[in-house]
Amino acid sequence: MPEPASEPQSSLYNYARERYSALGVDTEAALATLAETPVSMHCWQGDDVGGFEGAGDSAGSGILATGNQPGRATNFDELVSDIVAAGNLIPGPLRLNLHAIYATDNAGGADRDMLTAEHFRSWIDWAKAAGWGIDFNPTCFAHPRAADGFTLAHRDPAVRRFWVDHCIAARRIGAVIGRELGKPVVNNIWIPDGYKDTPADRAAPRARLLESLEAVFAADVAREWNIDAVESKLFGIGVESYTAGSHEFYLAFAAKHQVGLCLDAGHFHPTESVADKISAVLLFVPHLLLHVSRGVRWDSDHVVALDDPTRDMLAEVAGSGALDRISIGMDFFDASINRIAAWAIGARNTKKALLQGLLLPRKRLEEAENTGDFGTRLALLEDAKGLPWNLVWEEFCRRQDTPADGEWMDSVRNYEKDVLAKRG
Ligand code: RNT
Ligand code: ZN
Repeated sequence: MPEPASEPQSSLYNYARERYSALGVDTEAALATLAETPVSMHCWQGDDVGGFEGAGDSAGSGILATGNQPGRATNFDELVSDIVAAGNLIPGPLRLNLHAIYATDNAGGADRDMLTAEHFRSWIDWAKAAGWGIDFNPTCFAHPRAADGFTLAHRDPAVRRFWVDHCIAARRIGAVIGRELGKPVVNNIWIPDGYKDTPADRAAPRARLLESLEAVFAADVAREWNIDAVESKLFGIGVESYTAGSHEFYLAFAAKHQVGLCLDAGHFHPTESVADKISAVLLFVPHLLLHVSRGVRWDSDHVVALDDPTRDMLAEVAGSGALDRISIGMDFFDASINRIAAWAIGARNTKKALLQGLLLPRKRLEEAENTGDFGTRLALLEDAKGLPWNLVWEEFCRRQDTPADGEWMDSVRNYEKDVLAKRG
């Protein structure tokens, strides 16, 4: 007797579709939303947040990539090649998240306060051809004027002015890129400002930060093409005792000035739920940016895992009814493993978490909740964990022409052998 033909993908998917449909979940709708929701891929995983300025050293700014995996990208061609290699292993739409230290066309050596979109021409042209959107970040670290750990909250008005001008330049760059690509740029301000040890005065740096930010946002920049966000942090490595831009500071600032808020999954107390913040802040801020990341002890930037905090966070996004006001970006930097693998693992997990959220039997759950049937609510939530979401994920990978789980790592190994291993 001949061996029975192996099950075609689509019949496994059909099985999953029926299982979900019995719970009132439309897998096709989930797949459609997943296919329309981009994840912003942070360029800085490719070179350990090095940038192209040459002097790049983010030490002292509370962030640090550790590890010595060979093959770090050192220029535009290498970084773009790595981004494409990783992008090919990630199903569905991506955006590219750039930092100001990645200016490509700056032979004149313009300082950061003088940067314009033309200094990023190579990226813009690449993104246009690739069909990717771009996001942007002023880089308020790894610079002589940030050497003492303060930027927008610096006590010297001349130093503050420099960083205000840099942030304004970044917003203008965002608007130009957004208009040119026909896709708005999310522009995120994060600063390292803070102290390693107990400050005498917690108020003054915050007052200065407020004044600086008000100057940054007073500059007239097309909101249609540049969406501003501000990112808080609890503490950083070497900045353990005080961060001027705390959560309360930025939440209040974003609500008052109606700019976006960035919630980085690694920037809160370990038992705090970022998932729980989403529905609250969406009532008060116009836009929410997520930095999907993973805190491990004192590091906030491990590669995203498919863990409960990530699943809970993306489930809140999936059920928010506000996908048009939420941007999903990744933020981690691990130099101890293959950097392409890091991107692929993190992005695939982010998208899996979103898919799981989209596949929750939401109608049934709400019905149970609204009738006070909390036993059914818990049963549904727990049973949902065992539903065949992975078959829907495999179907997504198939439709997007992207390798399935267990199949994509070969391509990383080949790239490591053929490209990364040959770099100086
Ligand atoms: C730092 C912030 C910030 C940076 C990037 C490089 O703690 O998370 O988002 O990681 O801007
Ligand atoms: Zn972040």
